[in-house]
Amino acid sequence: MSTTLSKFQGALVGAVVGDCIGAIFESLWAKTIHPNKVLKAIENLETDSTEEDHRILPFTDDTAMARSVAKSLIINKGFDASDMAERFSENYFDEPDRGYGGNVVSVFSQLKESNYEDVFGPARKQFNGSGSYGNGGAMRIVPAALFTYKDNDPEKSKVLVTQVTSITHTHNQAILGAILQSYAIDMALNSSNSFSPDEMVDALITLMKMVEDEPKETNKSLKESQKEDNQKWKTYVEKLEVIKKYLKQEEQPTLLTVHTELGADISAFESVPAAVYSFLRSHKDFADLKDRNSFEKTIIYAISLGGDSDTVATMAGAIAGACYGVDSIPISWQKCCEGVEDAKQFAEGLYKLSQMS
Ligand code: 8NA
Ligand code: MG
Ligand code: MG
Ligand code: MG
Repeated sequence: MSTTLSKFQGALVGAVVGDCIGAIFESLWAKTIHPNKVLKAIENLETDSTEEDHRILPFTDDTAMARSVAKSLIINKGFDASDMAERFSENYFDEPDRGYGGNVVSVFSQLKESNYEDVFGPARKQFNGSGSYGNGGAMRIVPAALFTYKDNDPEKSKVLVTQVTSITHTHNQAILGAILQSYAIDMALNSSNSFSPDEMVDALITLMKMVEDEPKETNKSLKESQKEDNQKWKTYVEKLEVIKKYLKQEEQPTLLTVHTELGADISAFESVPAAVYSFLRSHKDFADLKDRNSFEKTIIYAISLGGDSDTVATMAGAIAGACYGVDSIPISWQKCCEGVEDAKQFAEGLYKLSQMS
């Protein structure tokens, strides 16, 4: 298999297993989860996978929406807003119990009512016109990152990510979070196993500085809204600076520190940086996880941060899978997560598109 195809499959399968395994812990809304507890659940899964009638962990909204993004991009060979909106909405009405966010479901209803003609209107109206700042845009963005990989152009990638996100999320915080997530995936696709976490965070800071400094058409700037909410960190760049500081430390911060400082909740601002850090952190030593590879460490660490664990783990898994390739994802995990085979097919479809001029 070509390295690029392995990385594409790694990204999509990594996202699926992060979602399915992370979802075991999502409902706890824990501040942090002891890594041994996460490890125990994973060991059970690994033992279970040897049984013929082993259990299958269902995917949640994160994967459901990523599947729609992948299918729509592949079938249309590009972005078709109405088609993608219809897939999001129809999927929700077919399977409403996948754990969707509390408010995004009203967007699906309005999209259906408008017969997918007013594609961006319903999202703009959310939360009295401020738009959702949830992580629902970032959690599903991996197929868009794969689609724009061949262009090697952050500007093009930003445009597609903004379009895909804006069907449901128009708050700058949600859009910028999805852009950061897609840039991280793109860098992982372009990196070898021996990448430098320090260099990667610097490169992300450079790219996000450019995007965050642009004047915004929609809503308020991130700085403004963060100021109003009295948030400690005002921009994604500031959070990336925190990550940079962590990576330079002799000893990495505690889970609680990371949960408190970077965040691990349903907002994009309080979850995408944690996913990026989980991936970068996987390069450092973990005293208790010596037998686990960097992909496995990323997932175990991301889930241990607690909070919105399926979504932090799906985003971290996408980045790690894009870096380390599909062979880094244990077969036993792949066997136990719903939608892995489909993810591989979507990766092939996106890979084929990337090979066309
Ligand atoms: P969303 O757009 O409905 O946003 C999620 C939540 O964030 C909303 O319900 C609000 O509480 C809050 N929120 C977002 N924007 C604003 C705003 N501008 N002002 C005030 N509050 C706001 O959903 P999403 O697609 O972003 O999904 C985010 C997360 O929710 C994902 O992790 C997803 O998995 C889901 N989730 C579902 C469950 C569940 O069990 N149903 C649990 C956790 C998370
Ligand atoms: Mg979910
Ligand atoms: Mg098109
Ligand atoms: Mg979630």
